[in-house]
Amino acid sequence: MNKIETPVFQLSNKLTSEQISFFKRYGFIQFKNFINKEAVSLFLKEIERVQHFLLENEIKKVNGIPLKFGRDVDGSQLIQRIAFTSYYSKTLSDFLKDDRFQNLLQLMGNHKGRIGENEKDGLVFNHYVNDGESGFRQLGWHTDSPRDLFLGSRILPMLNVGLHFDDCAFNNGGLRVIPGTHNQGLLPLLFRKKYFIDNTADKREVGFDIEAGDLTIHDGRLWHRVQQSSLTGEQSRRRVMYFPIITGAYQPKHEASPTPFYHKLGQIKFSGSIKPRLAFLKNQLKNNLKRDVE
Ligand SMILES: O=C(O)CCC(=O)C(=O)O
Ligand SMILES: [Fe+2]
Repeated sequence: MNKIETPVFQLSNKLTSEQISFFKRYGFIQFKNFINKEAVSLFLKEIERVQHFLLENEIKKVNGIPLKFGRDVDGSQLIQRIAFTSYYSKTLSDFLKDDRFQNLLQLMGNHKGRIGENEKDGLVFNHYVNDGESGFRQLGWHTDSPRDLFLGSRILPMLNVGLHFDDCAFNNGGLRVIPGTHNQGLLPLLFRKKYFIDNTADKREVGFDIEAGDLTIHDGRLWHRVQQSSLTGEQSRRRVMYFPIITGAYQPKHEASPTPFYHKLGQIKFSGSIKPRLAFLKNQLKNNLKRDVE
């Protein structure tokens, strides 16, 4: 396991050619200090307010996307994954309009990118704690792209932009990626590892020294995971907010949107037959392959 030795990038008005070629080659990039500590505290307060609102109103899903519930180190109720967070916060919604994000669209190459505030899972807030009754301590290997497959469309280029709210040194865990795996065919994209089940370190994986306020961007096709913290309690807290940059037809979600299959997968009890699920996946794959050939 390695800590990535990258030049310290800063995102300003324009991406440099060095930044663009680094991203193209490896499929990810880290920008230091994208927001300052005051903004980190402001956004965290805002998210706490949103969490309070969701709990008070017993909201379980936003636009069909289930919230993930757990308990904090002090035993209080915690929402460990919130989708479409910016629906409940003007501050966060305004933040997505930051001019600097427009520069990131260049990383989509020839595709016309846009910020997916109302699409996919919107602005997602992840809250990991390694303690007590926390239900979210790590995340197994996956790429973000095949969700398109489950939604019935082909895999299109996509970026995931992450804003980090806690310091997380490489040795404490956090995001791990396998550089270069965004440049792969459909088969390794789907079958390189067991989606979300496999948590084992890979000899090619790299990680980061993250400070609160840093920004990371990864290609949707890049294999990545979240390593559980080596610490427990308060020190293991890791909060990060993601939004997608996407292309293709505008597909906004709304209150009545159905829960996508990939979210249902996690909810189905394993006593049910796996056959219909496999048949569904096979069919989706067949359609996708057909479209890729056409
Ligand atoms: O928490 C992270 O840094 C990564 C989360 C992630 O990969 C995901 O939600 O798809
Ligand atoms: Fe992911």
